[in-house]
Amino acid sequence: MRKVLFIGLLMTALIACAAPAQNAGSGQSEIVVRDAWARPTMSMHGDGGGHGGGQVSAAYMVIENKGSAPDRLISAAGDVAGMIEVHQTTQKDGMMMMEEMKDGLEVPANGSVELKPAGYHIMLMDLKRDLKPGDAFKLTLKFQSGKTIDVNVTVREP
Ligand SMILES: [Cu+2]
Repeated sequence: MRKVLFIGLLMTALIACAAPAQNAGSGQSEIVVRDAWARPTMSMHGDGGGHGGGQVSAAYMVIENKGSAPDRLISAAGDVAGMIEVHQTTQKDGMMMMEEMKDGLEVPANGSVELKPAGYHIMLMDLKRDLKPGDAFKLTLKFQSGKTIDVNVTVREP
């Protein structure tokens, strides 16, 4: 099976090379996600404003784009949390802050982006269950190209 698939890919590549005029500027992204993991549940302390804190976690992974067009991670969904957002961590006056990336996170063509502690992450808020090391859950990543990718996320200590 493997060999047949490989030959198929090679032929696709040859065909693409043979017709460069038609394909110019209309490449496609090809997304692969690996090393997906999430922190165990963290408790956010109440801010005194009545929000009362909540149970949160963050998911990290490497998103690779083997295609010839850039793509963007625009959102993620799953039943593990009530609210899921794509975040970036920033430093402000020596404080670690984080904010939602409203335009999504770019995954360059023929490149990759790493979501990691103190960097980009998928924020899981209002957790629906307690996440302990060894647990796993599913996230569905949505990309600007319209692609969706299901990712199995394993919980472990950072
Ligand atoms: Cu965050």
